[in-house]
Amino acid sequence: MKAPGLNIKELAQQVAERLEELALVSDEPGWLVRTFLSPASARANALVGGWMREAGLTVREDDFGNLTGTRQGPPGARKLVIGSHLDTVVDAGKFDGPAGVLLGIAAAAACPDLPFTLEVVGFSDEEGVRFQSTYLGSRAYVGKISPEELALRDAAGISVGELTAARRAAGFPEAGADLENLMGYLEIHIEQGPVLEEAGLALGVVPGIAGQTRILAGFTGQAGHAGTTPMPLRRDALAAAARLVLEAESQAQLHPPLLATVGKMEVLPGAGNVIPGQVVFTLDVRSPDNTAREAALEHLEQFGAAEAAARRLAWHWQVKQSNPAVPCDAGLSARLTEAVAAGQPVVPRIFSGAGHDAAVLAGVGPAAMLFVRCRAGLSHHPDEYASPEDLAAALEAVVRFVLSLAASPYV
Ligand code: HGY
Ligand code: MN
Ligand code: MN
Repeated sequence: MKAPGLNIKELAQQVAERLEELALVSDEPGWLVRTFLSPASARANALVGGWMREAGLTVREDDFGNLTGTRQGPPGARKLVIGSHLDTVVDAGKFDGPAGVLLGIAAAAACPDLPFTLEVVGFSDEEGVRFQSTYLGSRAYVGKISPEELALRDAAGISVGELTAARRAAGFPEAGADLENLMGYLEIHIEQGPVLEEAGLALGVVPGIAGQTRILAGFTGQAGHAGTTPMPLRRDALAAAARLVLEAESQAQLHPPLLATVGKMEVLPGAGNVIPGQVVFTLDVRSPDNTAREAALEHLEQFGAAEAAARRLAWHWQVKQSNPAVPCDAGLSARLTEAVAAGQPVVPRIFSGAGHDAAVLAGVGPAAMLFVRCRAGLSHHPDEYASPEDLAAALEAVVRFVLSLAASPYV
């Protein structure tokens, strides 16, 4: 079956323009940030929901803020879900997440007559900025939210459970997709790395997604006068944290492809002439190898405890979320590879160090991921960029993939 005479190039150009428009929807002036159930996320859902309607999709927003656009197939039909996330990191780029959602909408517009149900999803919380626990949106979508996740509280002390209960009271339907006839899930995402650009190629297919653990850690010592407290008598929380940061870095350097990052640190009381009495920081540890990741975490927890004992500090270590490495579905990925290869004979397989909602959907059905080249591999940065030509190449491959499933369903 050939796609109806819709101009892929024009649809991709429309995606590029819409990404620019969506990037203006932010919780803070001066940079792009949209967090879980924030006012900007509500405005983004309204804007993207309108584009879903223009593509002929029925739009729904649930109590977790997930936005779905659905074209129902015949009764009992299989379901293909194409999705990614609409939330962002702080000072984000325009493409991480939204590119996959808007390309999904464009694919729906390009394939109006399918023998199966097509659902495009904008997940509400892949980045985990507000509650430091990622995938809240997609985990609610697949019906796997835990009591611990509902109990998570943000900086203002509001819990996930309170927020979503208030939304249900306001009339938003409970999250939970009908996945009984799920044929598969496709996520289109910028690579967020340099491999495709190095290879001079637009698209790659993802065999798997790295495991990741996010820790909230800290040391508590004693604040004091910087000018009158002798060094041996100090209980300096920041000096201990500095040792931990460098130990995390050396663990990753010693055991590649392990990755370890301390991305956020709060130093209290935070005055230049006061010895830091308390430090709280995040630790993000990832690897395709679950054993290596767990061994590094065990080592770093013990290292922190020893550092705390040596400096007469208290040591805090809280696992905020932990997800094992996840393989993508080989069969569905092979179908996707065929679709890409029709336009790009060499199709790189690129393991994802970044987390994606596909890691959650892979737990309930076949999941495949398409990577799109991004300039200098840069992401989680305002200069993040994918060209309209590469967006068009992605859309063309996805339309071929969708039509191949229409011609012969994936079982
Ligand atoms: O951090 C990640 O891997 C993703 O961008 N949430
Ligand atoms: Mn991201
Ligand atoms: Mn992402």
